[in-house]
Amino acid sequence: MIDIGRLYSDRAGKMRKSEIRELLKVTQDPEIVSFAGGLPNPKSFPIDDLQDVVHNVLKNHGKAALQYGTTQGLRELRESIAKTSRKDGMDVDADDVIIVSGSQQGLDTVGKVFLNPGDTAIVGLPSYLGGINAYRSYEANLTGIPVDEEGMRIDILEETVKNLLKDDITPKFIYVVPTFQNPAGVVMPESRRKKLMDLACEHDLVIIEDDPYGKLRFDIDHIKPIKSFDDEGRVIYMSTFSKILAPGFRLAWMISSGELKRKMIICKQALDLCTNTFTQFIADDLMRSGSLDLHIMKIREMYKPKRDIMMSAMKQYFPDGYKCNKPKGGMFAWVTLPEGIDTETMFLDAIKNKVAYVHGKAFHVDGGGANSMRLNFSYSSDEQIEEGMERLANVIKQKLEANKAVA
Ligand code: PMP
Ligand code: G9A
Repeated sequence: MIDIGRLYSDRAGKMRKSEIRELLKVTQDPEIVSFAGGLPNPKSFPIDDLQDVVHNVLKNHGKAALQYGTTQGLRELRESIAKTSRKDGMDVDADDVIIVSGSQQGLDTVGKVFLNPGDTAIVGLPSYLGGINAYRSYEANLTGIPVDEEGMRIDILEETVKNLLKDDITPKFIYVVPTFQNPAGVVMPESRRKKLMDLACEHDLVIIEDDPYGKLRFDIDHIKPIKSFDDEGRVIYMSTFSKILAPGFRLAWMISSGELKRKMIICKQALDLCTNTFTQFIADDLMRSGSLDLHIMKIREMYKPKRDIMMSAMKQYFPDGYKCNKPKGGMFAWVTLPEGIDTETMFLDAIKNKVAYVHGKAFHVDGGGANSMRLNFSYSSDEQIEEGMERLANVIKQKLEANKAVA
């Protein structure tokens, strides 16, 4: 039998499977209420509208839509994205946009372009698992900076950056999800965004701003992206159609400029040559007709009550001693349970009780977060959320009782 492992690169040896992706298999059981994966609600998919759009794209652009496209992406779609980005406060031209096959590809591209084995990159504690795994696959050392109710703590970041530089370590980039963070659900206010930008300028650093959830806001005004304060081209901004349209499209975009943009395009050429041309035409049609904006409003209207049901069920069923701030948008609530509860081991009990979540440690590069968990509120039906929260509360209560008995 072939011993394939001995032939692997060091890089492949260090790749880890995504806990979220693994959970997707477990949660295929229709009896399980899943608060685990960051999945949009399938009822939000605009299937009827898409029938017409798909028909029109095939009729009007069939030959181009089924052909290879340029690596950077469809010019018209890049124009549409640049236009909405300008509305959001960023000074963006179609030339600055690269269409990618999901922002996960963007994260991987960032890793490929910036990271040598042993390099240091900075992420939040907690931070998006897909980002952590992408950077780890390039054998990076990830330094975690605590995240509070206002996102990454800039005071601790500053101290950490200074200490790294003192030790001759240049952090290659700072990875942030500033709006409705995955997993913590928090929003970084404008003042902190500006401080982060100032810090990056002062120490000549790059910021990766990952923003899949910015448009899914329920009770907060639009906050300008960090990229909008970037005069020096040191922020790579990315967003995706996954949460505002359909993740099956595998369509997202990155915004950067100059030499860096060119490097990322070359990098993408080796990954997949070009992004799905067909879905690019569809997305462009939806953006130009204004349907996408209307659709985003519908998603907000669908998710806000789900957030509310989850929060009030938490209040009603959860035992005292937990902490959870009401997220003002996005798809996730972050719960901290009393010390002594390990949400990773509790997960097996949760599955037995037909409810799933993602345990907090999965999002911590420092091994922390044992008593925390991420709950997704977008995917389940309103009734399932109510039912699932009651099940989860019982699991937590049993765990607390069991811990008491041991103490
Ligand atoms: N970044 C963050 C913060 C995410 O939450 C996700 C999806 N959960 C992604 C990137 C990847 O999204 P995409 O479907 O565009 O690859
Ligand atoms: O299905 C995925 O892997 C994307 C979702 C990410 C998440 O749950 O944060």
